[in-house]
Amino acid sequence: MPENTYQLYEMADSGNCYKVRLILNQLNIAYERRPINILNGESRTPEFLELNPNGRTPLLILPDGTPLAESNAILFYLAELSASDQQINHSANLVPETPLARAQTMQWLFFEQYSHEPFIATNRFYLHILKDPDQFEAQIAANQPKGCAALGVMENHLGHAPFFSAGAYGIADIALYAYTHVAHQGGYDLSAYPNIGMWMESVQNQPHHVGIGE
Ligand SMILES: N[C@@H](CCC(=O)N[C@@H](CS)C(=O)NCC(=O)O)C(=O)O
Repeated sequence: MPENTYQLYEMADSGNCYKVRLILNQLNIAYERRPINILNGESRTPEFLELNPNGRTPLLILPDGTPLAESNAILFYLAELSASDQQINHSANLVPETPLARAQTMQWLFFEQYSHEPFIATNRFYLHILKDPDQFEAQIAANQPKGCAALGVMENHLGHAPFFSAGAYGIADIALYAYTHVAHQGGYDLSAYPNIGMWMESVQNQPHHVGIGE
């Protein structure tokens, strides 16, 4: 692997990191994986904090050495790049073109970070990664209705639209799929959300889809 390639600092089981692997694969961009174990402090070492002062993964190092953090910002950057860089699979077209459609895509990216991920990903972290339901019982119970509310908003939207990125598959779908498809690992019963079930199948059927464990 040449040195001037993309490097992804990541924890494999993290949905935020999976978002980046999924888009890199769909755009056919080569990259090198740099595993970070957040459970033993590797995201808070002085070396890592120099790259991302916020101490979190995913962190993508661009071929020119620029570090880029925040999963949804990385999705946006790569999708934008794919529209202009001939070497990248630009047929994927993962961000829409009109100002309103782009803003609607951003609307779902912000929704994912403020109303979805803090409740669904966090409960999954307690139950599936830390495997400690007892210690986090109160937080899990407090998060549960808020996570269900977010799933309800998605279910309603999917009653009249096939995707979240302004009518076509794109980065808002990648962002929301990452933690929705593993929500059961956080104690959420997805059988109550049939539209979400059908949407997840459509996401899985997109070209060059990869699973979280691949
Ligand atoms: N808003 C951030 C959240 C990133 C995040 O919370 N990353 C977790 C893994 S899912 C992490 O690396 N935590 C390590 C730490 O807090 O030290 C994003 O979307 O990238």
